[in-house]
Amino acid sequence: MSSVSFPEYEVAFGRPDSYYEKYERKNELSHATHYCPGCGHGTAHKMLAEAIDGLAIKDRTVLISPVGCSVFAYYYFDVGNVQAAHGRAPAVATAMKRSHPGSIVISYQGDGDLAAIGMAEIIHAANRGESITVIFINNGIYSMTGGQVAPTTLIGMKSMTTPHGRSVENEGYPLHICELLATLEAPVYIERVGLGDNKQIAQATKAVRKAIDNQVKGLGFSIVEILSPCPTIWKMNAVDSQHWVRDVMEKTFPLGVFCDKTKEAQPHAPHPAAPALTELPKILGIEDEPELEHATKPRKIDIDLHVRVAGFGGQGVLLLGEILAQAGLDAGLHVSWLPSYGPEMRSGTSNCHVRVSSESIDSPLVTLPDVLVAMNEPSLRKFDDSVRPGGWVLYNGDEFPADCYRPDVKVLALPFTKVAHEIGDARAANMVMLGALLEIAEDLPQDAIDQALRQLVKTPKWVELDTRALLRGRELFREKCAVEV
Ligand SMILES: Cc1ncc(C[n+]2csc(CCOP(=O)(O)OP(=O)(O)O)c2C)c(N)n1
Ligand code: SF4
Repeated sequence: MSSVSFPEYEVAFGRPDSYYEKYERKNELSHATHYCPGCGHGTAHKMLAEAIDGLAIKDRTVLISPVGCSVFAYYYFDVGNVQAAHGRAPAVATAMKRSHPGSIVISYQGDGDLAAIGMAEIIHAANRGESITVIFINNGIYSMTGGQVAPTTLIGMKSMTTPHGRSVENEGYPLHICELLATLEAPVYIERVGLGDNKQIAQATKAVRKAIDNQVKGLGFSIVEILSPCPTIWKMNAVDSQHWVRDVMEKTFPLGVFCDKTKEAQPHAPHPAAPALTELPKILGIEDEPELEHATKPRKIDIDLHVRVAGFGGQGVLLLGEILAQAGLDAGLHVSWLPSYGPEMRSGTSNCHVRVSSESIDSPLVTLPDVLVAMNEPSLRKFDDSVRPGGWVLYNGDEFPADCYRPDVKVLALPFTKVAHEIGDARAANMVMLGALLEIAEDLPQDAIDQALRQLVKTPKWVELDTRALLRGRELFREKCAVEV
């Protein structure tokens, strides 16, 4: 702890070394966290930082921050940081600890995160006896999202989703995580503490340190539940909310130690190290590349294609992308296909990102497409700006909207739906557009496309129609764009 003291006033303050000196998130908050005054997260952070300092483990600590009000914990702790998806912190912590057994891994989670969406993760991590430390902040509510009921909300407590108070009939009883986990054999240490007054805070400080020290000693799974004030969502001032922890919350969630095998537990042997990636094919029995049905595999293809396909749900946007990706896969290339669609089952918008490459793919996101396949005008308007200079837009429409024109991008605008209708079914417009796209991605072998089509479309009638549609798309591209290519 670096500190400054004023002996004449007998006041000292300081910053644990495991906090950053300056927080980078916002200039105006470079020396303050984003937590509300009186928030228990701030107090819990401080005891965590002091424990890390005290145990001299800053350089090997990895903090897994959750989704919830503490989502920005990584801006404050000068340790290794990973931000996990909602509820998944124990799974991430497990992977981290197993792959880096020498690290000290701390999963920091709220009650929504741990006891609702992440309930399975915490139970299984505890049951496996993972050598991790879990700091569980129970403020009885989903705070970050404005105060919905949590599994730990007290009976009668009002929330946005229980405006008349939590009732046993509707929401069941508050979940007692420590008591539940204490039924398992594997955990080494389980304690519930509170931030209700200074005495409680002193005990909480000890518990947090002990839970981390257990991991330093290699003893196994430890969890500390901290009853923690949330003045903002509870609609109380900082002092009242602290008292509420002690006078009200504690009645439902009694403080105490629910399991402590610290003295008798033996240090765990670390989990066997994960095999090197290069060994995986042998372990999985897939050393030899499977024989591909088509003949073109041996040809070395040099390609790095980024495609965005967009349109209404029902236009075959995702299938177009899937066929492209499957064909790439069948041709022995690296591929990714990332669909994105709205919640509507019909008539919503949908789009997908497709990458086909001779090299490994770093990210499946296509932010600067080489080719945008826009199956309707809203999609064109949405993604036109993103096309890489020198790239292509294939647009399904009679006329390309003048205000979407970009001098640095090539365009083929045709009424692809009408074309598809003329050859047998308007629904094959996606395949006519795919045909045009394949003329741009000329390195993709036609037999890989044919194979992908058979594999994904299946119905012979549609395979036949789609094959004609693809061919028509290729012809149209050659007719209209021969000069530009
Ligand atoms: C998969 C997923 N579902 C839902 C959300 C919305 N969400 C964000 S924070 C949160 C609840 C957080 O509550 P809690 O874990 O109690 O933390 P607190 O904010 O109280 O500290 C939810 C439901 C999300 N971000 N991700
Ligand atoms: S809303 Fe509650 S939990 Fe979130 S920062 Fe404010 S006081 Fe803390």
